[in-house]
Amino acid sequence: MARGSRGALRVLQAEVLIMPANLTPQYLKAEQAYRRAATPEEELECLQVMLRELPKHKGTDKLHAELKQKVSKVKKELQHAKSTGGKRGGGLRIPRQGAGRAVIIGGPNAGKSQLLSSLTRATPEIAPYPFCTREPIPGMMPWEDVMVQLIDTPPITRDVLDPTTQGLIRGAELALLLVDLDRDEGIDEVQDVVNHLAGTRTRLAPTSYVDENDVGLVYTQTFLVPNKSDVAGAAERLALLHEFCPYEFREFVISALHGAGLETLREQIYCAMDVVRVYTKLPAEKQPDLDRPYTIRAGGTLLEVAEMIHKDFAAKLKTARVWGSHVHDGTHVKGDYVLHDRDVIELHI
Ligand SMILES: Nc1nc2c(ncn2[C@@H]2O[C@H](COP(=O)(O)OP(=O)(O)O)[C@@H](O)[C@H]2O)c(=O)[nH]1
Ligand SMILES: [Mg+2]
Repeated sequence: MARGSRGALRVLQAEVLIMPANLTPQYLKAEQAYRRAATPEEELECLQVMLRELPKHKGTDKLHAELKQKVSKVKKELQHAKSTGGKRGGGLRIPRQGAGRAVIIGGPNAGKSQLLSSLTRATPEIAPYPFCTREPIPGMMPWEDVMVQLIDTPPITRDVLDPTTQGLIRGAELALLLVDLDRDEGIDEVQDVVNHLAGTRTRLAPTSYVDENDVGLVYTQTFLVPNKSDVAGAAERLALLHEFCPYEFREFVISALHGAGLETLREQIYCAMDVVRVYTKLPAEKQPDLDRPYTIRAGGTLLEVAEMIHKDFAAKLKTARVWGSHVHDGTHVKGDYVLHDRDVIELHI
């Protein structure tokens, strides 16, 4: 199997399948989780739920077969990993880390690697020639007391889009679409990126969503990031960009090299992860552990955090107390309590 198609977020190849909206919420949830799976074990778990939940009729035959194939592939892979001492057979998998993932994409030389380098401690090669970056490179971007994972990728052009990059866009909370304001071609090149993806099952959009009537079609929230605002002619090219590409993406104009606009972008990247931070406190201690917050999707419950702390915690949870902006200090709550940013929780099992 080609290396590029084995990323963390392998794409379900339901390319020609159009399905009516009769997928169960469990199926859709498992499909989402499958795309974000960090390990083959997680993948297998998700695929098995999808198989179980897939309605069986003529229209789903193909997908059914595909899912079965994927299950047997992952199983083989797990077996192989066991026999070779844990090494996954070929291919690159970037584990998910931090509060969420934003993938940096764009045409050649737009400054993708420079942006990764400016926002994280990663040290990608930065060079004034195209296709310098050939593999995705992760880095962690700090924001207040949390981290967001950024991933630099090889360029996307009219002719080139590698499957790993596509898979990364699919499973990311956010895509940062860079525009090169240093060259007139920058405008054509960003259109090439958007158009190339529009011809696939992974598309860019102002907000993330999946098309429930068309299994496998995924839209990833995108920020338009015109870069190199420091160069001569940048303002004119930006005006042309707006004229010729009236995208609905939110826009952040930056100079990745000199830092203009970067702090606003950093904050908005974090906000786009749509998470809340939760701190834990041991019953015997006065102070919560403020060093390492857990992050959970906004709207998430106390039970979900309990699960993150330990698989058994959720089942064993008797009661919990919360300190935070929406409750009186130390309020007793149950597992279904919806958490708010900066809540401190104390779990009793
Ligand atoms: N003037 C200026 N040059 C930049 C900026 N960002 C990147 N560059 C330059 O653009 C070239 C390509 O950058 P790189 O990050 O390797 O682009 P990539 O191919 O998209 O990863 C390099 O020579 C960078 O120094 C910027 O904000 N301003
Ligand atoms: Mg690069």
